[in-house]
Amino acid sequence: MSNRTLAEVVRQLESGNPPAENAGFLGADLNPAEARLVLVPVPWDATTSYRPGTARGPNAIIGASHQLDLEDDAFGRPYRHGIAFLPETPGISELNALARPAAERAIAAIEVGTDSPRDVAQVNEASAEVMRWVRSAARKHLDAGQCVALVGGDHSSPFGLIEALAEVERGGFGLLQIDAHHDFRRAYEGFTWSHASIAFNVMERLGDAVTRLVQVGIRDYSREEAEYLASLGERGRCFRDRDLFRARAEGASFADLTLRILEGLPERVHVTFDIDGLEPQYCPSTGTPVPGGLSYNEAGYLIEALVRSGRKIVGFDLCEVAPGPDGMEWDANVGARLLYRLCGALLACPAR
Ligand SMILES: [Mn+2]
Repeated sequence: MSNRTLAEVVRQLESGNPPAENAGFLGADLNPAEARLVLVPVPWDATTSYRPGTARGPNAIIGASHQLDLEDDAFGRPYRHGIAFLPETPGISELNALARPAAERAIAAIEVGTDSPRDVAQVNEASAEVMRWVRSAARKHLDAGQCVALVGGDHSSPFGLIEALAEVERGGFGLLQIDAHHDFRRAYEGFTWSHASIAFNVMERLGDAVTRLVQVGIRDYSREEAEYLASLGERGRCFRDRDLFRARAEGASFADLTLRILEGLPERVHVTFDIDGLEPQYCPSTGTPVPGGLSYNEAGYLIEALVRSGRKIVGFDLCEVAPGPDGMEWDANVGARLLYRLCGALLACPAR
């Protein structure tokens, strides 16, 4: 692990020299103890149902981040606050390597009309272990007075972080979810901790702390998920992609829609950003791409408006970024820029 101080890192980043190849996110390679914001990588995609690859997201994002110029036109110089990207924990990759084939066997069994309880149990146990690890890694840094964000992995990855925030944020907080999917599935394909169940698990298990859920960009869902949204009443609001498009087609401005989206959120907010909430042109390799979605600039505008509204971002996660099969780094390039923008947004909020 790096032991470079913040002053050394800032000097290097502002020297004009390109970062060394192994110099970590942004080339910053900062000692985590010196960081105001700690990024936790979760190379985990065991429950991805359509196509795997998001486990390689964190490393791909680090690689692509070296192309970024570090002046952020919305948030100035976020790196000066100290951003440390933790090294991957080998234990998660090892669990993923065991659980992924088990999940594939379980899904194959469902497809031929049988089931495979032993494989499902193995995936659920491995998932629970990942959730526990993420929770304890997050608590360690939150308890030290630092901010924590997470880089997935599939969209099951951030549960442990949101759970840790639920423990330390006494007054509760809201969840702003940007996603093509509700993620309200109950144990999708038998997996308790499925990527398609994150919002359901949060609202069912952490509902006292997570007082509001606001979803944006949703455009692919089941009847059960629509019913679950309705059952949340005031606790859950959804701005479906079609409704956002129609409102704009009929003359509403994106500024007005943004105000309506933010209206439903309390003062403190965790942002859970599934890259598939964006148009697939920005994330062609993600696990479950769906046509439609937010543009990169619309998402950026929404995040900036969240900060401008005076709300506090208590944490965030960015999930489902997957590098292309041909080694094309486009997905990771977008992911790295979005991650830096989210870091800037969190760091622009007053200290905790
Ligand atoms: Mn999702």
